[in-house]
Amino acid sequence: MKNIRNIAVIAHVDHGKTTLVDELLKQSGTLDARKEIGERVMDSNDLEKERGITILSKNTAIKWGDYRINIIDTPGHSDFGGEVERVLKMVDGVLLLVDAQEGVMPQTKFVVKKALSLGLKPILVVNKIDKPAAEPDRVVDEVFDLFVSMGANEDQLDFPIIYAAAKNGIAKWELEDENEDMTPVFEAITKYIPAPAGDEDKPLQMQVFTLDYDNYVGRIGIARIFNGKVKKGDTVTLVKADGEKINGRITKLLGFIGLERIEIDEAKAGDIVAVAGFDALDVGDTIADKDNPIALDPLHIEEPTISVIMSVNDSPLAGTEGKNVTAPKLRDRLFKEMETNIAMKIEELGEGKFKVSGRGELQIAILAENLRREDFEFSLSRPEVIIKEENGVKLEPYEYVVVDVPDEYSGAVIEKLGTRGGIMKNMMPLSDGTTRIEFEMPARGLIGYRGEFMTDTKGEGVLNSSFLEFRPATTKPYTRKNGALISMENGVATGYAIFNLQERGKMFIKPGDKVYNGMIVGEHSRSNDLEVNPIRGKNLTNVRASGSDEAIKLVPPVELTLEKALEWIEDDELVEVTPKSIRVRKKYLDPTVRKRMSRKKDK
Ligand SMILES: Nc1nc2c(ncn2[C@@H]2O[C@H](COP(=O)(O)OP(=O)(O)OP(=O)(O)O)[C@@H](O)[C@H]2O)c(=O)[nH]1
Ligand SMILES: [Mg+2]
Repeated sequence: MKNIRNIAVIAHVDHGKTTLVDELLKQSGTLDARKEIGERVMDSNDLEKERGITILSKNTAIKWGDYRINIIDTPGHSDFGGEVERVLKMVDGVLLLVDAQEGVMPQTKFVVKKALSLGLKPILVVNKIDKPAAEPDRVVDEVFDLFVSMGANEDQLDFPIIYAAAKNGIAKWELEDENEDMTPVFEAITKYIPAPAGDEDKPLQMQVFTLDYDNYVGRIGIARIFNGKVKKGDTVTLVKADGEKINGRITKLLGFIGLERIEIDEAKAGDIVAVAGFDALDVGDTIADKDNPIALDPLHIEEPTISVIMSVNDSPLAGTEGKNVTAPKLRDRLFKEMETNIAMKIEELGEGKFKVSGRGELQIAILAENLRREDFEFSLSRPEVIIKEENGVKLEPYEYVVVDVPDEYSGAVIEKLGTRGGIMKNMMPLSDGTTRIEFEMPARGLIGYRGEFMTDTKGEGVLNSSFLEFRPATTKPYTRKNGALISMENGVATGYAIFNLQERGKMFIKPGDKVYNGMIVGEHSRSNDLEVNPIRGKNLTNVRASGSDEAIKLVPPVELTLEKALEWIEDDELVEVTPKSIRVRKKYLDPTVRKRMSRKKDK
C-alpha cells in the first residue's frame, strides 16, 4: 500500500487537466504502445469529445516504477463542480492546474477552497507556459495569495510548484530547466502526496463515489477502499446514508489499469476499484464487513441551484421529427438518468411534466442534448433559480463572476451587471489591453446575460462564473428587453415574407422552415410582442422592381442552439427540442388564450 498514490487533478475549465492526464498515461508506458492514443482520451463520451470539455470525473491508474498512481480527472466547468467535491474525499492529494496566462479563475477558487478544507496539500502545476503571454511568476503569486485568503495552513502554503506545457508533454521544477518530459510530475506525486492511510487488516470499509451502469451486471459502484480487503464473491454489508443495512455478494470486482477495467480477485485498503452486486448501490454508501459494518462519513452532495420544467412536446409539429414523444417514454428515460447522475434531481409533476434540477444551464442542456440524440422530443421552460428556505429565511444562489473584457467595453459590462444585481468586487488591468472585473451576483441576474455579454463585447469578452453560496433572496427574474415576433399562421416560411419581416428584428427562421401559430420566428427590435405572417408568399415577379432581376437579400438567421434558446426565453415561452430542430414558442399558442394569460410588459 505504501506504493499507492491517490490523486485528483483539479482546475478551472480548460486549464489542461485532461491533456495532462493523457501525457501521464502515455509517458508512464501504462498504455499498450501499439495502441494509438488519441487526444484527451479520458473525455470518452460523445458530448465531451464534441465540446472539448470534461463532464464526468473519471479515474485511471498509472504505473510509474514501483508505484501505482490512481488519478481522477475532474471537470472544470462550474456546472459540474459537485463532482469535484465528491472525488476529493477519495484522494490523498491534488494536482492544482492553473493556466500560466489566465491565472486564478472562479473555478480555481472553488476547487482550492474544497481541497484546502479537506486538509489536502496541493501540488501547483502552472500549465501552458508555452503560451506567448504566459506570466508564470504572476500566477504563482496569485495562487499564493489565494491560499492565504482561504486560510491555508503553513504546510499547505508550502506547496511544491511545477511548470508545465502539458500539450507538449513537458514539465519542469524550475523555469530555467531544460525541457524534457513529465518526470517532475511523477516525482512530485510520489514524493509529496502521502501514501493512503488505512489498515488492510481492519474490517472492510469502502465508499462509493461514482456510479456506472452495465446491462449485464447492473449497477457498478466505483469506490475507494479505506480499510480492509475485498474479494470477488465476498458477502458484505451495504450501509446506506440513512443507516439501512443490506447484505449481498460482490459479484464482480474490477481494477483499473490505464483506460481499461480488468477483473481482479482481491483488492486492499488504499486502492480504487469498481464493484457490482447491489441494485441499491448509491453514491456515498459504505460497503462494509458483514460482521462489523461501520459506515464512513456520508458524502456531502451539492444541491441543485436551477431548475426547468421538461414536458411532452405538444406543439402542432410534435412527433414529426422524433420517435420518443410520449410521457411514459420521457419518464423512463429521466428515471434512468437518475440511476447514475446524482448531481441532478428529477421530480414528476403529472400531465407529462417533470421538474429537472441541476447546477446550471449547461448541465441541463447536456442532458437535453443527450435526449435529442436518443430521438426524444420535448419542451423546456425558462430556467429558474431554486429558492431554498433556512430558518424561515428565503435564500437564492449567488455566483462569483469574472469577466475579461477589452478595456473599451468595461463600462458597458459594469453597467449591465450592475442592473442585474452584480456587486463589483475587484477590477484590474491585464497586460494586453483587457480588464479583469470580478463580481458577486445573484444567479438569477446571470440567466439570459451571456448572449448579451457577447454582443456588448463584440465577441471578445470572456465570462466565467462559479457557484458562491446561498444568500437572502431579494432579486426578481430579469426580463428580456425585446419582444418576440410570433407567427400567426401554420405553414412553411417564405423568403418573401422573411424579407419583409427582417427589418422588424432578428429572424430565427429561414425560407422552407415549418412554422405554426404561436411559434416565435424572431426577436422584435421593440419591447412588445408582435404577431406576424411568415408564410405570406406573393408571386415574386409581382414585387420585383421592373427591369430588376435581383434576388431578394436575406440576412442570415440567428442560429438558436439549445443553450442560447434557454437563455433567451421568458416565463411565458418554451423551447421545443427535437432531434432535428430547436424552436422557440409561446406557452399558449392560441392568441386569445395568450392575451388572457399574458403579464403586462413594461411600456
Ligand atoms: N498552449 C497550450 N495549450 C494547452 C496545454 N495543455 C492543454 N492545452 C489546450 O487547452 C485546451 C483544454 O485542454 P483540456 O485538457 O481539455 O482542459 P481541461 O482542464 O481538461 O478542461 P475541462 O475538463 O473542460 O475543465 C485544449 O485545447 C488543449 O489542447 C499547454 O500546455 N499549452
Ligand atoms: Mg478535462
